[in-house]
Amino acid sequence: MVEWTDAERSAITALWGKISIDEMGPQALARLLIVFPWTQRYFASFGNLSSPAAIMGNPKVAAHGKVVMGGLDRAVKNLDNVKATYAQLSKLHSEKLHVDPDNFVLLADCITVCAAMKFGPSAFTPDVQEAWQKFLCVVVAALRRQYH
Ligand code: HNI
Repeated sequence: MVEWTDAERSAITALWGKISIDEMGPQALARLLIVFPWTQRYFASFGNLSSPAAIMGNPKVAAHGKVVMGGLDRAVKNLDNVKATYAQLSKLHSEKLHVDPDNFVLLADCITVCAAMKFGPSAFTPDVQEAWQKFLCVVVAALRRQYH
């Protein structure tokens, strides 16, 4: 089980408190689809993904970005129990959506890039980044857990 220091817990919750799901969710998912275009295959029903501009202006991408980012709220609120918290979500991605779990890391990195851009070096310090990336590693591990 993962151990968190008090400093990590407060860095994660403080950063999460400053993140707007509605702003960063769409940005992070759009970035994933642009930078790693093979991830578009899971979103065939989302309509026009033919260019970066189309992806960034696509309302379905924006809406789903908010859903995915909103999913992180449950992890932040259950830091000591992320695996159990995400058991159903992991099953859904594995058994129903058939998402290649390597893509979780890519999205996690896109979220980190968006946070770094938004908050800049004075707020997104190396210490905050360390705690945040550890958090996202735990999220990714929990999402991978039900794969077999
Ligand atoms: Ni993901 C649905 C959370 C990564 C493809 N995803 C969800 C839902 C949540 C969610 C919450 C809604 C579930 C429900 O309806 O019950 N996804 C997360 C989280 C991460 C993640 C927290 C990682 C940080 N998902 C990914 C990645 C992909 C992905 C990397 C593909 C590249 N997710 C999907 C797809 C759906 C989905 C596809 C269903 C979309 C739909 O509504 O049709």
